[in-house]
Amino acid sequence: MGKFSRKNKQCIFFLLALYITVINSYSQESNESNMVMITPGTPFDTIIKKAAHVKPTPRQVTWQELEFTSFVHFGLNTFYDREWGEKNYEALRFNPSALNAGQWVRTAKMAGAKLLIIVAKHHDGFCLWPSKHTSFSLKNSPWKNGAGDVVGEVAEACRKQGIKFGVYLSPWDIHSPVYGTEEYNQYFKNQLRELLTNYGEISEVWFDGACGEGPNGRKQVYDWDGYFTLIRELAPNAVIAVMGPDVRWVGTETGYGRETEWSVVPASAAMMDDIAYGSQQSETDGIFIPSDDLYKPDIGSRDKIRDAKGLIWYPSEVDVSLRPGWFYHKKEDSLVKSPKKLVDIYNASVGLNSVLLLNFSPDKRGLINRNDIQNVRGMRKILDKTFKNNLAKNASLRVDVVNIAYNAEHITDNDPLTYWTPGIEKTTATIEISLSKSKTFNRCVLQENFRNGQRVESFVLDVFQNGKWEKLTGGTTIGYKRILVFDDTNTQKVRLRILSSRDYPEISTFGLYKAP
Ligand code: FUL
Repeated sequence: MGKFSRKNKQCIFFLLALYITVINSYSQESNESNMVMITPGTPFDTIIKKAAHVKPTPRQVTWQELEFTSFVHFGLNTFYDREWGEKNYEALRFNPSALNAGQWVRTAKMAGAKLLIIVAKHHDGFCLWPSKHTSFSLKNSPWKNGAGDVVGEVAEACRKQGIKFGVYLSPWDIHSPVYGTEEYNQYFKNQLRELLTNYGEISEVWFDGACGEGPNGRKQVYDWDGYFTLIRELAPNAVIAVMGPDVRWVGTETGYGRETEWSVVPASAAMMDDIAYGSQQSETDGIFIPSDDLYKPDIGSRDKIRDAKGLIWYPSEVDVSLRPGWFYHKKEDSLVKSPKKLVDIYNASVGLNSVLLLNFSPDKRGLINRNDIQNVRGMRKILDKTFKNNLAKNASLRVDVVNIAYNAEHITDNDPLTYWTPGIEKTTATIEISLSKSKTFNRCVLQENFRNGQRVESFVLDVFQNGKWEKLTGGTTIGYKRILVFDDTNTQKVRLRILSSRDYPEISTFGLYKAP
């Protein structure tokens, strides 16, 4: 940071006061809501500015900061060796010999997951808790003579081991005789009420868009409003994911997010019918490859929001299974994703402005297989080693516009609540990072102060080598987090250039790391 004369200081304080007033007025405007309406005829610049100030709700902030979450798919499919289900499934088949929910939670936690979502009811309709509203549950299985409760055991293990807990309840229900009628909505809400009242704090409710009824099948008109109202009443801190207003399915099950990932998208992205249309509609052996309709390369850039009627904060979640399928199949024991692949997925989900949702598939014993544990442990080791030491810590920083209230040091202070910004009206910025000596690194981590919105549209990372600046890499969006992956690079000086931003950028983190 440079030194200032008294006159300069007065001037800066005046600008600062002005700046804070403006920032506060934005904050008040969008603290109320994570959306903004666009009236017809709004000039394009105004639309872009509005987009820059759409902010996440507190529950979306909490969820985003989890970064890494987990799923457990276990149920009758595990015993029938299938992925979806059949009408003629029998509860009698459910009989794990050594179920240990503590092991599931331990494994997920060891992998790095901060939340675990149990599939309480998959499409087959079988309930992993003793629901009062159907006989098709583990009440009528031989496991623990019908007195067991998988949801309860998992909830308790999560609490004991200190991670958050969520539930997946499949809207599509192959088994329910009332599916396709209004009565089903009541049945579904009764089940939701059981799950949201008997198992402590629920942090995520996951509704799947999949439906395999086919053209001649039953068609359910879901009471989404009724479901959401009930969830807000009983679990006010829970995000509602996929078929819901808080969290958007990235649109693929490969584990790889978008290079350009905007958390602010046209409000139409949350239309339930469209999400369902893009979701899986028939059983597959491995992962579901969606139509391009849903997995578009970009859904929030300038062109995509130009004609939007409204803009919403609707962040992306990347769900992926450790194995080809979601449920356990012995034949897939050798096909568990490798540590290297999992690290790649981590970089391409958490590192691309998304939350990772990694699935575990306990086997017929009710245990996660050794191979799966080994591979996630391998992944964890690599990630821990990589992100242990920020090589840019204590670097000296030089910015093109000095802002004493939000100074550059904030980007390396390891505090996500502080940030550097060049100040109002500035949509480009440069920051030079000089390390104490030449260092070798191959990852760069960037974060925007996403609490105030997502703004950066284009950036470049340069390195100073052989007496001149050279472009190393770059990208479009940053958002909550961007992890840049490149080959080993040795230098003492790097430079981040923000080439375009929807309004003044607010950068909270800059890190350089060396992956083994
Ligand atoms: C899909 C489902 O059909 C899969 O079985 C799995 O539950 C996955 C998470 O969502 O749409």
